[in-house]
Amino acid sequence: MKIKKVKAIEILDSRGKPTIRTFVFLDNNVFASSSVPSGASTGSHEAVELRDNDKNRYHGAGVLKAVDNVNNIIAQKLINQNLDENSFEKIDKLMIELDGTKNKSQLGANAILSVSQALIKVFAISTKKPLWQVLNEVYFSDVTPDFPRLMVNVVNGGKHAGWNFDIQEFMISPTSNTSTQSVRIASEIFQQLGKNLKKQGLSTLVGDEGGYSPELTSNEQVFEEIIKAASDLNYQNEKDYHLAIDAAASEFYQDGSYIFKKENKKLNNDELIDYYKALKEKYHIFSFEDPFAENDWQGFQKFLQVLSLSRTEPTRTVPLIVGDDLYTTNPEYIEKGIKEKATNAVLIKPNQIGTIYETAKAINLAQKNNWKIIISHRSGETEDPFIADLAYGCASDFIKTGSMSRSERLAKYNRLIEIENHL
Ligand code: 2PG
Ligand code: MG
Repeated sequence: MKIKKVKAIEILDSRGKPTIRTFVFLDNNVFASSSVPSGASTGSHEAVELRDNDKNRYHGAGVLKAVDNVNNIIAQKLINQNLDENSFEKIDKLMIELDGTKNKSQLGANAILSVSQALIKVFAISTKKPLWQVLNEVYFSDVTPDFPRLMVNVVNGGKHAGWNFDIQEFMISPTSNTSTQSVRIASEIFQQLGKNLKKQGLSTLVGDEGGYSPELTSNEQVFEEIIKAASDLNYQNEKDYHLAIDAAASEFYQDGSYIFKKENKKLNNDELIDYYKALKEKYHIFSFEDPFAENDWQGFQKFLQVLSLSRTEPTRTVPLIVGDDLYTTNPEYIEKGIKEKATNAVLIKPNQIGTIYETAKAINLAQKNNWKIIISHRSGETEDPFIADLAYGCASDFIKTGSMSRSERLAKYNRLIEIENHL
């Protein structure tokens, strides 16, 4: 089969901001499209999301340059190329070369990734295989596809919800490995939390990732409410679900201190470690994502050391310390993190690096070093469920894709349910 046509268009993401969708057509008349998401709390080392900066369109956020780069520059190189299992790495490398910069600022990571994803999708349709299977065969043949556990962001804070809380994400992770069961537990707790908040006269409006963001007075109170909602339904912390956070600490780091505005606290590194430790002991937090700012490697290292030492019972494992902004899905930074023992887990977001080939490289590297993998959405999403197939195909340990509301989040959970039902 040969590539006949590549066509990108400007569409809107879940925040109503422009993003890119690319269609790839083959000479056998099969076609597929894929679109890319967009972050708000971005790491400074992320590959460049090319925007037009034309103030007359979409407040400068248009992506017509990226669309143009696909339609004119990338398409020219791809038309009439053969497409088989060996093409994906080759074409991704070709696009990296064509871009010629370290951070994909020439063509745009958004442009390149939309093509990278659409190519695998169209090949999957054409060969009548599910997307996860093609991803597994091409990039993850060392592992057997398997279902990720869910990390469900039921309360939104930070940049995703007008800074109602300093911590960006309060998540529950059902312990079940079955997606249908996990979705049910997470949804029931989410609904119960809504009922409980309403009863107290608190808002149940949702933030960017579909979690509530009520006027509670502290981070601790959020955990109390979540645990209460779960126990109202007889779900038990650590047995039926775990609690997790994404602090997104780069966002509240200022001149060497961590500022919790809501709680009127200014903490140094050691004080922040103590704060997290106290949360962990009281609420049994089992995963801390970006607990320190992206350049505070020492903070991460020290935290991991402290948590490893304070493991008391043999059954209680060391919590996950997850690098997101710290690594930006970049194998070079992940390598550094492994060497320096900065974390024991990594968040994987394809648009932080810009191709599926490099995303797979990051995943393989982390898996080889026994790190836990969390495949993740962005706060600005589309209805494309690509990451659900990626998570299953690479047998990632977790998937983080928002709350149990908003269709751009549920598209991924629903896709996992489809996969579970062999559809
Ligand atoms: C994060 C993500 C997704 P954003 O920080 O992990 O939840 O947020 O896409 O805004 O970077
Ligand atoms: Mg994060």
